[in-house]
Amino acid sequence: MTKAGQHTYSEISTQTSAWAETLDRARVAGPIWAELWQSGNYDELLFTGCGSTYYLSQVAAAVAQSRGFAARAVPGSELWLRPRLVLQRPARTLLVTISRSGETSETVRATDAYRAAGGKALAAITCYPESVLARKADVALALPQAQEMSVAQTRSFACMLVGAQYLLAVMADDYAGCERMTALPALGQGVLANSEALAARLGSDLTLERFFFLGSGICHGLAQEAMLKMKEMSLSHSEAFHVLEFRHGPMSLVDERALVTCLVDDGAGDHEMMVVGEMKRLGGRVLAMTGNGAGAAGARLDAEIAVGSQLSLAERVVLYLPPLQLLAYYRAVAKGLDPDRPRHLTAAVVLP
Ligand code: F1P
Repeated sequence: MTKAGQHTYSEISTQTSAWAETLDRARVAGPIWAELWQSGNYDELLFTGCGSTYYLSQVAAAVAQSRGFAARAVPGSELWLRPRLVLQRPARTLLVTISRSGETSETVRATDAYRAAGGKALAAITCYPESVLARKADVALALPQAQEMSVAQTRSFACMLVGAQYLLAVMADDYAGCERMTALPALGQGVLANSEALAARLGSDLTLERFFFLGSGICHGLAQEAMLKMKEMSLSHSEAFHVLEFRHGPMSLVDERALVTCLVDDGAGDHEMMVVGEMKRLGGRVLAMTGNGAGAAGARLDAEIAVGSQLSLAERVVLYLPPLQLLAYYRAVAKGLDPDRPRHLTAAVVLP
């Protein structure tokens, strides 16, 4: 009989070794992906997935946009059931599917709708090399080392994100960025070591009843993923917003029982830290996740996690993830739940 959360904790705390193997695999796959993009005369990247991997698609699309690609993210169900709404120029769109299992029906059926509409080639990022999606794809980044026992995605999500970040750098001919990203496993291990005590303290604080994750641009998809982890693992009220959007109504829910976590984008840091300060004045508990520190603006924070490093946000965004995964894990355990087996959920949604 395993201890509650044993797999989840192990997969979170040891994930950076799988990041390293991911980089090795992406280094091999990168030129193949770049060749497909360049030879196919595409003018847009379309990312798709479901649940966590839809949110990962959002991060990947924002990273792609930051690198000059036209890019979007849609849920698999939208592409499957509304291809005419989603696809304006199918033959000029390269579809990138992201799926831990490679078996999720909505994502698989989205590829059929894409092909039927005239889509030419299919790319896949998955943890299962023999999965339906991997077999359908023209190019695939398969990451078997990221497979996990727990239902809620942690190590798998981070590895698929590291892979997507690296592949996009190769496709953008940013070889200096590729080289800088080889530091991610060591940086990630440092973030885990430096943030676990704080994540455990906040996660175990049952006076907190509501969790708000704020993130914009490249960070928005990660705020969504943090929201989902908190729901899946700890059955808690959690919501995700673009940072400044939070003022436009949802902040009415802020009080001393709310933790507002802001994934700060250094490029808009002053405006985003202003929101954090306002939420503190409303009585909320505030946690800022920053690149190299909030500086004076952080004076009124309850907590801060600075992931550090000289990497750009497009290179380092995955570093924000481990503390958020630990936060959800510790809250689940504090509530006497087993994050390895989230209520109602299965590892993949396969439809009849
Ligand atoms: C997608 C997914 C997960 C979710 C749950 C059910 O799986 O929706 O995001 O957390 O595990 O499946 P996949 O397509 O990434 O395998």
